[in-house]
Amino acid sequence: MKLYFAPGACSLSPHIVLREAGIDVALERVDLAKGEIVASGVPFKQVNPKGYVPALDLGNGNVLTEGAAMVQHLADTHPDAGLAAPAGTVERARINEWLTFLSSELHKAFSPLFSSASGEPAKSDAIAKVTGRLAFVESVLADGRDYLTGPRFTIADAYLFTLANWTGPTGIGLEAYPSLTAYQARVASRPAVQAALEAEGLLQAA
Ligand SMILES: N[C@@H](CCC(=O)N[C@@H](CS)C(=O)NCC(=O)O)C(=O)O
Repeated sequence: MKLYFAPGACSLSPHIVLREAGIDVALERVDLAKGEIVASGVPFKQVNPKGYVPALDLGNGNVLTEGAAMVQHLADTHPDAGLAAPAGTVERARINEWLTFLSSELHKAFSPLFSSASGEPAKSDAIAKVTGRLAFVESVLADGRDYLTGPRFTIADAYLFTLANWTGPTGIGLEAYPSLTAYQARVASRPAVQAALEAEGLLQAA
């Protein structure tokens, strides 16, 4: 498989899942500003017409886009890795509930904070949304669970970890969220997560 990524972007989530599942993956870095694959200079829209990472070439003629779809496919095709409950169970519905919340409510709430086109009040609105949603996550983790849905790491954790890392570059910080701070350290200590961070050149910054 080949993962098209940008360092520290939302593509880190499927990158972590690939490594957690022990899947061999080739990494292809994308320059989002130029819209090009770094190594070849090929326009990235030739791979993903939507123009954004992640894109995952499954190596069988299919290229998947949309991180939430990708991580579910990886978990479902590698059940021994135990990264998601089986489809049709309430436990799986909870994981899907988290993936949807993370994608539509948290991930996209961060977006104006990374755009040079955003001025005020868009940035303060975005900060209010992000901090409100992080407060919700904090309230869930505060019951002492190790991971989002309980004692086991799942695909939803790869996504939350990726998004919560963005509190650094946006200046939001994690100080107000002690359970989420401990959670980030717990996820970061996983060998697969360390390997993904190292491969993306993020270990010093993480
Ligand atoms: N709906 C997509 C969103 C992906 C996305 O927001 N990717 C960002 C990086 S985190 C990106 O590549 N942005 C550049 C662009 O939109 O041109 C998904 O969840 O996979």
